[in-house]
Amino acid sequence: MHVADLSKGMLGANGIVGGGMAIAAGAALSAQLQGRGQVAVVFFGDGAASEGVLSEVFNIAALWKLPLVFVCENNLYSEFSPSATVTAGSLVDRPRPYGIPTTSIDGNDVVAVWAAAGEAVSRARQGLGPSFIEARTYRLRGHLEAEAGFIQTKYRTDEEVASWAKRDPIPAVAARLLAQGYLAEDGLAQIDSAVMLEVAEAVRFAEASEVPDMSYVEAAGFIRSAELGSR
Ligand SMILES: Cc1ncc(C[n+]2csc(CCOP(=O)(O)OP(=O)(O)O)c2C)c(N)n1
Ligand SMILES: [Mg+2]
Repeated sequence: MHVADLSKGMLGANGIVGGGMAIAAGAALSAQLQGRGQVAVVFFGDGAASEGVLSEVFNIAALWKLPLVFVCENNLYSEFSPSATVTAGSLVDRPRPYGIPTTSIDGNDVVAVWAAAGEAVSRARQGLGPSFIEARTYRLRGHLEAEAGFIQTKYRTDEEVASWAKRDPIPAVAARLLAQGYLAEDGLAQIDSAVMLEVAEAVRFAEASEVPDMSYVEAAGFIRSAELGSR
């Protein structure tokens, strides 16, 4: 949540669960009208999949064959509520009545994600409309970093977290690259240190930067007040 980079076509995560779905449909319509082969992708959780707006977006995206890919990251929890207590039926079945092709994949398998995404994007580019991907995954950290300080009851077991930790996608892809001979140990170590350096530099930059004041929000131009006035 709370990140955006319009220069990269990233229109903004937002604090309203499910808030991105209709924004993505708008982006997909814009891509379709401009005919530049762009495809909109919306990422949301298993909890967000029960927001009513998703049905509306399924309907219009299927009807207008919008170039839109739905990626539902099913991590088995909505905040601290297990899916079984808040989600009826199977998520991957929900888009079917709209005629939207759906697939459920191991979201911790980078190659499976790449393949499913490739298929969905290519369908969208051919004018065949939206696709739905359920990526089964897990979050190894809390919903909030501070949750242990205020949640009295445990909402998942240590065994469950430990079993998913073994399926962490990053070591898994590293092991695969090694096993298949695409990388040797030193190549992997080089990637690790380059990433650590990049992160350290980002932290240094953030800490050395001035705290922006409110006028910066307008200057950054997400929505300029002058534009708002003219709409
Ligand atoms: C409309 C709305 N309702 C409730 C919340 C509070 N809230 C924030 S995250 C969250 C859970 C979302 O669960 P899920 O969609 O599964 O996403 P995850 O965090 O598991 O990826 C809730 C209920 C919110 N931000 N917006
Ligand atoms: Mg979730």
